[in-house]
Amino acid sequence: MMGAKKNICVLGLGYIGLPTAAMFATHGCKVVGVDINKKVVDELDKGRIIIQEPFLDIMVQAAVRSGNLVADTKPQQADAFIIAVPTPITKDKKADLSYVKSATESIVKYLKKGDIVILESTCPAGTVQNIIIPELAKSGLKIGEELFVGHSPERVLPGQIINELVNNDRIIGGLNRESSLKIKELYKIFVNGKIYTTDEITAEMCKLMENTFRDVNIALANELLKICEKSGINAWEVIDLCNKHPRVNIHKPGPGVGGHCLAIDPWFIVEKNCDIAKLIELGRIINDSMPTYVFSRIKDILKEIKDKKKVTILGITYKPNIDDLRESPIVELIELMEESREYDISVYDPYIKEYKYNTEDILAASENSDLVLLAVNHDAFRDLPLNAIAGQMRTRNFFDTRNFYSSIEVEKAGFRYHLLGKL
Ligand code: SAJ
Repeated sequence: MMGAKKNICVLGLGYIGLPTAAMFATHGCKVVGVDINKKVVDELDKGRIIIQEPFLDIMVQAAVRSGNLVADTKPQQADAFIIAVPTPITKDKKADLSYVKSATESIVKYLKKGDIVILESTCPAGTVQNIIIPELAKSGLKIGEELFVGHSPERVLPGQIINELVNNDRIIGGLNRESSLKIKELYKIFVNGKIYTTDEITAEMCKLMENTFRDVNIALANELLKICEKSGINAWEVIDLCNKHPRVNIHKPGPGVGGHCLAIDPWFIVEKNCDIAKLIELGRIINDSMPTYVFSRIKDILKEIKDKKKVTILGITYKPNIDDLRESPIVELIELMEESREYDISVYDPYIKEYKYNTEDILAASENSDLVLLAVNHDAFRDLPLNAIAGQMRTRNFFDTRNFYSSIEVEKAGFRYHLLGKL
């Protein structure tokens, strides 16, 4: 086992790096969290964080107070370096590995014999070999013998990061067996799930494929939704009944796929395999088509109204019960509506404080509105004051994109109920 006072340097204090740093620190390691954003570093030094995630604030506070977690804008000597920086996507759907490269460059001068370097960021298969190794080789250390290197992708679900970081099974892909075993020992400090070891390129492909599996399955559900609407069938009922089969698990259709993972990672496979990865690419295209599809339904629902129409959008985050707007399909839908210039838009989302159309409460948002669009199924929307909302509206349309409300309930309040997935 590793000694309890391992020194760890975590590069990138975002949704993955910060919880990982805090986790090691609360398990007795000495951790330096590094971020190029000075605001993140200054806040962390005071025990504060700038992202929202259940229990993360408490954990970070405890880690900082114990003295085991400190922040800096520059790396320091350590026994293990964990790279958890962003890997954005370029306009032409290619991985931008510049942060991975510069983070790796930044640690080279601190490396010493026996150190471990782990890439956690999601990257195209081959990144450890092609980007990380050439940089690390500049240290003069023998890779695999004096410096142990690998990829250990995170698998945590935003909203449940702390629990999943500890309890999910984990894959570790080392450059050689020695690297895998050293990295495994490190994560065993806090991981309760099983740890499987493999080589680094297999681990890279696993990470991409896990999110691709989900994305392609959601695309299938979204395609089914369009087919059902064309044929007057209720897609939600079809899915519900199909899923009674012991080997069928159709995912949920909806207004699109957002977040920094599913909407991006499949492109990292397509980028390197465009001649083969046809299904994966098509899945992305189908999911990306959903905001436009939802917009066409909105236009249809409101086609009788000739002057400017007002639409009240409930929820704009990329999924329920989080405050994250990254790649949100609802934000994209709003942009489409803005472009057409035919709509006044109001938004109510209890998770988002600053957004251009946001209103403080739902009644203000629905004043003189022609359509309530239930875009995100936040738990907080479970008991909407439907009667009071209906009383505020100019035209009483309710469009449920998540099959969240029963038509009977909504119609009782005087609305016309429209469901995405049934025409
Ligand atoms: N969505 C659907 N239908 C579904 C499920 C999800 O439309 O049936 C949509 C959501 O509304 C959302 C998007 O997909 O817009 C992504 O949400 P998600 O909950 O599926 O996943 P993320 O992006 O929050 O987290 C994923 C997770 N991956 C898998 O479940 C395979 C998580 O475990 C990963 O760690 C994370 O990506 C990541 O960081 O890669």
